[in-house]
Amino acid sequence: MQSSKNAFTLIELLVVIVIISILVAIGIGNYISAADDSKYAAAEADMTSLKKAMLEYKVFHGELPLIGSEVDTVAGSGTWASVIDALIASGDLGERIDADPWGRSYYYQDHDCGASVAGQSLIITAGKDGVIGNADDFSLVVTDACLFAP
Ligand SMILES: [Ca+2]
Repeated sequence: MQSSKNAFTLIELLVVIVIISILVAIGIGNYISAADDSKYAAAEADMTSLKKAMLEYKVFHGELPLIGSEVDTVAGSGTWASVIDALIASGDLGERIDADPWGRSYYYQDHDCGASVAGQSLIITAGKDGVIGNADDFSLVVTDACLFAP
């Protein structure tokens, strides 16, 4: 039985399989994490373009798109479309950016200039989970306060 000296034992094979499995699991985890990071980076680039378009719109129109009762929450799905349509109509947004890297709409939270405390204007993506208002959301500030007297 000379062959038993040169062959792997079952235990050795199992150890090798376990080690390979661990390495594969680590690799997949890193790949998924890198894919998520790249989607957030793409979202940030989109949102930066949208912010620039909104601020250019403000230069020519005196205010951000559709400030007021039409755009005052992050809840309305039609709200974002109306903001985007206004930017395209004004020529301030050359290429339509209406979906985040996960295929969902960006949100636009307008400051409420009629409120006693005006807040920030934000562009928001709901992030990987698609649910707005939790920890994996990502937002970009367009303006810090109300741009005109209420
Ligand atoms: Ca989220």
